[in-house]
Amino acid sequence: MKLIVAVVQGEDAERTVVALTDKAINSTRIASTGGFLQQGNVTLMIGVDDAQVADALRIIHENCHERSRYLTPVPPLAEPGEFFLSHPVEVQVGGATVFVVPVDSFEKI
Ligand code: 2BA
Repeated sequence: MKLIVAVVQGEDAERTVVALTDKAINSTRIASTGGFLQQGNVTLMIGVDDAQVADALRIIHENCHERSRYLTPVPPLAEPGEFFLSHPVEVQVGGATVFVVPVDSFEKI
């Protein structure tokens, strides 16, 4: 068995979960925040048999898309008379950041 941990964008989360559920793949959706952009994203926890890993990764791939986000740099402390124009910086995010982790034991108690 494997645990797939997938960090996806909020816009992609619902249809990814629906597509997984359609294939009888269970998932848990957790609200999360990216360390770099400090913006909300969604972490999906997906426990699957080894035989389902490829299906789950394909579904994530089909439903999670790359998008541009903008990061506005924080201005440095200015000396009197100085000014700083901060321009948003474009960052490409996604489709998804995926970890596939072996599961030692799985129990429902
Ligand atoms: P964030 O940390 O908010 O990162 C958003 C996007 O910013 C990243 O997209 C990447 O394109 C860019 N980025 C991140 N760190 C950067 C840096 N030091 N310099 C320049 N650009 C940087 P993705 O790579 O698609 O990552 C999307 C989200 O996936 C991340 O949001 C984070 O929540 C998660 N993630 C990515 N790599 C991870 C890792 N190694 N471990 C845990 N979570 C990770």
